[in-house]
Amino acid sequence: MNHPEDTIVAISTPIGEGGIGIVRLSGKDAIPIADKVFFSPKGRKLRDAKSHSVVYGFVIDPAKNERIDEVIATIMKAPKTYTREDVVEINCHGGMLALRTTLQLLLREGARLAEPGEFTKRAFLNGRIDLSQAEAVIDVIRAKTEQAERLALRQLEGRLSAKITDMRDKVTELCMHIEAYIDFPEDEIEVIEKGDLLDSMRSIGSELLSISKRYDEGRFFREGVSTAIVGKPNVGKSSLLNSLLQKDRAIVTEMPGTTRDVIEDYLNINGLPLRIMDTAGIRETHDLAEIEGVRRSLKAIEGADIVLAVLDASRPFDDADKEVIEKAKEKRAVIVINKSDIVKIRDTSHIFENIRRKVDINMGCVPNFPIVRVSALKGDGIDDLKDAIYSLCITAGKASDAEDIIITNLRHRQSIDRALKSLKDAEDALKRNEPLEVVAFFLRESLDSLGEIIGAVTTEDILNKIFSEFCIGK
Ligand SMILES: Nc1nc2c(ncn2[C@@H]2O[C@H](COP(=O)(O)OP(=O)(O)OP(=O)(O)O)[C@@H](O)[C@H]2O)c(=O)[nH]1
Ligand SMILES: [Mg+2]
Repeated sequence: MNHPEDTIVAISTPIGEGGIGIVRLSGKDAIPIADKVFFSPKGRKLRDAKSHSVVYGFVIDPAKNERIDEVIATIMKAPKTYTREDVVEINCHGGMLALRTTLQLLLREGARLAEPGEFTKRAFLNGRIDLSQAEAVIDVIRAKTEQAERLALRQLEGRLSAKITDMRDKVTELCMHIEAYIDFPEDEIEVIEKGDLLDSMRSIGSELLSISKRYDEGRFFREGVSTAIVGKPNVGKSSLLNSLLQKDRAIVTEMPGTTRDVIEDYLNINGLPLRIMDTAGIRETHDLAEIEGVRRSLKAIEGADIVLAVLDASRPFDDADKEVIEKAKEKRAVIVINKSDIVKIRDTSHIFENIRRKVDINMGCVPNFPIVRVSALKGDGIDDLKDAIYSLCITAGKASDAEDIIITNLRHRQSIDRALKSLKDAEDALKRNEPLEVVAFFLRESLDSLGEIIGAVTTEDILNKIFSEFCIGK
């Protein structure tokens, strides 16, 4: 619950001995409450001090007229303060006893102990920062690497907020456009305009998708990229694993169905760690061990960050290949055309043609699959494949710096993905000529999901969860 009337207080520096310790008060009575326990040898009162000034004096226990600590008090009057309320910070000497006693006195004089994150929550509720910025405050405090701190600071500056606001404006515009048609049904949407609307939805969608993907990039470097090599039997998946690792890790034979279980190893591409898995060939089979192998392959695809979908250049593109690519479509994927040593380049054109004709690649989330020709046997094209994998995972540094929005917070990622899903639903509904109300409904839903990121749309639950992660005093 929020009690904006309360004046809150907390020790804002870490527990333990230090050079100084700070007790912070915020709220409409912050200055009068502080005055009750503050004594200036020159007889100065905090309420008379100018905003953003410092006053020297002592904390005293007014009941006993006893000096507790020698301090300086910083007076900051609303609205130019952290919380946008009146704020007093009392710098005590760093001992815990003096700090605790000062806190006790202020509580006795009418302040309430602040909840974790309550100062920052007030900054949010009073409109000084938005929710993503409030979260950035936690990230700045917790950052353990320079890179993490830099990203958090950018978010605190409001770069993410600006981007999200921009995306919301675009969706709102679309929404208004469509709602205008709902209000004036005689002006039916013309085919041309429908095309424009779909284009706008796709362009907003692809921008959101690229923001969402960037979330993975930090995680990739931290935790590694889980990579599944998949394909029908005998296309050379195990040979490809061996070639990438430059060792005989997996058994290779000319018999289809050689690999029955998932084989894992580690590979490093320019500092990017890969956990790479060779899987059983995907096909229909009655062999029990192979059925289990195929089940594990499908599970590996599901859990993978990226997929290497392997095709055999020396064999016709068939339904099994199509199924593999359909599965890979939901992921970041590279199509690897293997056995290039036995088939000339121009003879692989049928594969490209088949992929184009039989698989609706542009429908998937990944608009363009990179396609690489390799020979796992001879090692040709393996470096190109590594480059393709790296580019697939890491897009940072390619966009201009201003566009460099990296999200590090899972909550933001989830909201963006929900917004993306609703946008896709709106797009599908429009394509299927469903009533415009349905399209508008999905667009509104998308708008709400984006709003959650900056706190334009939020619930008490979300707020409590976010701010409870803070320490008391922040
Ligand atoms: N010429 C040529 N042969 C290859 C190449 N890659 C693999 N092969 C051969 O293709 C056959 C199958 O290779 P594997 O690596 O076992 O294929 P796989 O996809 O792992 O097969 P399963 O585990 O049975 O699904 C073997 O005889 C390999 O020597 C290549 O680049 N060129
Ligand atoms: Mg194999």
